[in-house]
Amino acid sequence: SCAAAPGFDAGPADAGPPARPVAALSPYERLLPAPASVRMAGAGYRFGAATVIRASGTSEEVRRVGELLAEQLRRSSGLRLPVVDAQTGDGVRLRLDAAAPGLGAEGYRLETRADGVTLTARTPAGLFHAGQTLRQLLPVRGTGTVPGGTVTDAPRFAYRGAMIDVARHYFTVEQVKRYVDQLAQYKVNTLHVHLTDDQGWRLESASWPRLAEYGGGSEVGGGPGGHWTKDEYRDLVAYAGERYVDVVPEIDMPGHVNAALASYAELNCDGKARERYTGTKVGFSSLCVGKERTYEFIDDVLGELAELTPGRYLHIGGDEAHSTPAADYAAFMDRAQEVVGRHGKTVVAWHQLAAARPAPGAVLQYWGHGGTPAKEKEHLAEVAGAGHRLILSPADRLYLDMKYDTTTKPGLAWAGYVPVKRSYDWDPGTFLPGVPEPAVLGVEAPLWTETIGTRADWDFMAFPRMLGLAELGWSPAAKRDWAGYSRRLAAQGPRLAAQDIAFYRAPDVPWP
Ligand code: TNX
Repeated sequence: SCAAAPGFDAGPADAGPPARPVAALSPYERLLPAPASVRMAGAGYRFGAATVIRASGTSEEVRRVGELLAEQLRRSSGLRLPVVDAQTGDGVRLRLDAAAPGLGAEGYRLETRADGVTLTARTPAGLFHAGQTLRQLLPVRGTGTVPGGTVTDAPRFAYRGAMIDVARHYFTVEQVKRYVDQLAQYKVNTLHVHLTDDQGWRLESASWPRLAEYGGGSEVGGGPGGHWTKDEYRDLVAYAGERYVDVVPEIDMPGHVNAALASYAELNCDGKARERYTGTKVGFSSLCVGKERTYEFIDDVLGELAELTPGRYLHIGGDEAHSTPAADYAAFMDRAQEVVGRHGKTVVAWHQLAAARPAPGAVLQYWGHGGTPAKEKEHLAEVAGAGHRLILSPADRLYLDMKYDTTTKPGLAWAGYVPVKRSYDWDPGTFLPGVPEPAVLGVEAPLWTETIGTRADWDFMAFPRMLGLAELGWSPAAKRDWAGYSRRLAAQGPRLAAQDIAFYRAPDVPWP
């Protein structure tokens, strides 16, 4: 087969006709996301009892990347895989090379020969991604030989994100960490956490303690809800950070705030606290735009959040503010954006911000769909023309809470059904008229949880569509191809199963 021919570029786009059985794909052809380039050549490296991970003694961080990779490989292979400092000798070698050409901030090179596998990157993040590629080149269980060859790889988009809504249904930090591990192995680098909504406020606040204590005690359907302490949140951020996943926290405003209005009477225009809410309607709550106390509130809350956030972004929502008049909305968003800037962060907001006055540098997250009015899309082209960058989360492509088809039990269908193919088969670089690829910061798949309250339903809705998001965000445009992708995805099935992910066995994918 061509995959075995030395020196032949066996990248996934060249993997042969769609009929080729998944079981016949070489490990390089199974890689997901598809790497920018693969050259198969020479003898491979056999992992065995003597294999060591060589992480440079010069960088603590590289050592940590090596330790984490060793831990992951130990779990699947059962090998000892000690992490050692020495750079010369057989085994897996992690090398930082600030001058390595063409790799950018997250790219890497992975070279396999008979004496070992060398991972090279300009940054520890690049080495981490290289390690995730190496995991996929080894068997799901047990040990094996990585075939000889070189992968040279770098992402298409800087922002490759997933969002989890912990407000409609409460989920523990432990469960979200599990998602971080699942995402990071496919090179997703951002976790957007929707922390607040009408149904619950999920993060402890020192200045407004009732938000979490009272406003956290509800969720859709009347369950007990819950909230994270600051320490738990810090722990999540650190855990994600070690896997090169940035956390983008969202406090949604000026709408989606019933939990806050229930916790503090003074936040309401009429001075009366609202009832807690456990339904699924949207667009009925608003902060009191004319009250100065409102701005002290967002300053306190966003200030505390900025302090907990090492990443550059704070997400301030701004969607579905149907109970806030347009002029009030614009005035409010002016002040909210100023607060974020003053706390040293960059604004992200849902694309409704385009109808107000996006602050310089603000990033807009598009969540429209086929039925979104052309006017609204034109606004986005204008905003992109003015220098704002967009994150694309089209609801009829990337909303993980949309049902796959009529038979899907959890989920919604307001943006239509989103089968696995539909979710992958579009090009973020040309998707919005008048929004050229450089204006696209990246892609994100949100998981809203009005109908999702269990780990099983979360797994089922997110997987396998999440892998499509990962490939859209990472792989070069020229490698985007459903026939090839569906086979790469099929080849990941046993990996997902081994990780106990209850994924949807979509009928349009040739699972082995
Ligand atoms: C729209 S997307 C919303 C959310 C819902 C979601 C359900 C967006 C910015 N707002 O409030 O949870 O649809 O699919």
